[in-house]
Amino acid sequence: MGEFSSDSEDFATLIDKFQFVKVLDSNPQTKVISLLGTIEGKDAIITAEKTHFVFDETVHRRGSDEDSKPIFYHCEGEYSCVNGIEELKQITNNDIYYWGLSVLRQNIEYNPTAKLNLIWPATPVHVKKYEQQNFHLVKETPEAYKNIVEPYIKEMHNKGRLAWVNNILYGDAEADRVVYKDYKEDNKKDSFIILPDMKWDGNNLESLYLVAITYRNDISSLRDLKMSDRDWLKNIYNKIRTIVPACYNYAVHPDELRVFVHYQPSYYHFHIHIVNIKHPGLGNGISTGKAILLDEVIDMLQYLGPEGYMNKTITYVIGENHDLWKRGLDKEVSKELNKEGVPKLPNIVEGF
Ligand code: G7M
Repeated sequence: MGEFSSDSEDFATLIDKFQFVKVLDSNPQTKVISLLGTIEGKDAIITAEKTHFVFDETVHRRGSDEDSKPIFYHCEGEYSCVNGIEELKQITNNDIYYWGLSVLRQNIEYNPTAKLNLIWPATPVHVKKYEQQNFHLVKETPEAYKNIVEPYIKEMHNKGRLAWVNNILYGDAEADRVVYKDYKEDNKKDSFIILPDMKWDGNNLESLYLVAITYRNDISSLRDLKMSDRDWLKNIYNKIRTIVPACYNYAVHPDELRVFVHYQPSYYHFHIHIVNIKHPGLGNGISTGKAILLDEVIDMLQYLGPEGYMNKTITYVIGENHDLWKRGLDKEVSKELNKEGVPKLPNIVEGF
């Protein structure tokens, strides 16, 4: 196995040692800020996300018959956005409109201020990923995959970027958070695990974000999915939609889960994102050009032929900081635009 990293220094101690260097990115819409710093001389990235408001959720059953669906009511708790007001200052008012600022009661268990993620030691790949950058739409042909992307994936496999995945699959990392584990030594192919994604605070169901990781390690990404994998994928998808609602007391239903894969993913070991449909996503994580619905993937596998996605041109969004951009995808963009007769510069188009 080889890729284990079980030594985990205390989170608070590490945060305490963080020496700020610069702001990598900040997004007022998602209320997320990413900071670059150092801890013990090595690069560290802290990502802070302001948490959403909490409301208590109570389940009421309609009638007593077996088929009656649960109804959920939100009710105000002591930490909700009105009951929890500790300080209030009006900015101004006009006619029937009033606005001001408030300080809400905070509590580390029930109403924390922010969720902090730390990556340490952060690699240059991490730093570039979190840094503000320009994005481009690229058409990755099967040839471009073979020439540019496949060698990159091989390099990534050798760089130990999957230690966290192996720690979950074969070690005890995050074991207390696992939502579902279906592991059979003699049937690794159908084995998989579901657990909270590190993006989720684990509290607010409206932003439920889980990740399903397969034990199969012959699928690095969407590209490796073949027609023969269709039933395997369908089976996992159905299990996800059966198990996840049951685990959360049907506060979320199967048709309220956005289940998708990323292309390009950050980690080349097949995994599936499971997100509450209410969650608008952070950054571009659930946007077209990055997220592909599992339903679409399963359907496409019927039509792509035996080699599946290996024969498909895949269009997606990539940042200029991604290594793949400079390793040749930048040239692919110009090549594809040229092939399709689309001018790259606006002043070339007559009549505008
Ligand atoms: O873009 P890609 O499909 O590779 O997304 C990987 C997902 O894995 C992201 O949603 C990350 O937030 C999530 N993730 C990354 N790491 C390093 C961890 C981890 O250590 N634990 C968990 N639970 N999720 C992670």
